[in-house]
Amino acid sequence: MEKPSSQKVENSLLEIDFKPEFYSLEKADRFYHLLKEELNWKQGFVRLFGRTMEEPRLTCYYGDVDYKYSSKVNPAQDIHLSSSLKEIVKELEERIGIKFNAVLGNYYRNGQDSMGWHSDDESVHIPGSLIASISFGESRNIKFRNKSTKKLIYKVELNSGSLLIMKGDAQKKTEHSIPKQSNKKGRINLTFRQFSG
Ligand SMILES: O=C(O)CCC(=O)C(=O)O
Repeated sequence: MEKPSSQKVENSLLEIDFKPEFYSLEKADRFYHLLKEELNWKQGFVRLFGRTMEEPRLTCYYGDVDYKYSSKVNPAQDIHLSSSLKEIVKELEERIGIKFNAVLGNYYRNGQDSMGWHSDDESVHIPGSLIASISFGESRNIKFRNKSTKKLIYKVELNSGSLLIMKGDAQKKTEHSIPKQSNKKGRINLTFRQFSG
């Protein structure tokens, strides 16, 4: 059966546009390899229950302003330093008609890498701005839950080349996570954001 060209979720908690074929598989695969080589991937650390632990993934940040989260500061770094990132942000801006000045990258080396429940609600985000998330490489599930009741409300498989746009009150009213999954190879996700500063 053919995949629908886009899926929309719009309710009192969550507003999402999902385009599974934003990039062809061939193009997404080419970008996966380039991004893995070109971006400045780093091992981050988190404090959990009084212990410092490695984050279960590698990350990188490029943007006009410093980005602070979980008591860490990611210094400003030009998005155009990487030619593939430059090409992706240019095409994304042209196709959806929105400008971005920051991108956070996550590299999940295998299915044991993950991201816990969180909202992208730091004050550096321009109020009401949307977040555009593009995935490359192995497919992984993203889950959304109600921030107050913790009830699961939506789950979708983020395939290579897909674009997920989170908007409206999504970050105020919901949390999302990338759970561990067995037998998975590498995946890169880029979330394009509009930061003030
Ligand atoms: O890997 C993903 O698809 C999600 C990334 C994410 O939640 C984030 O960067 O805040």
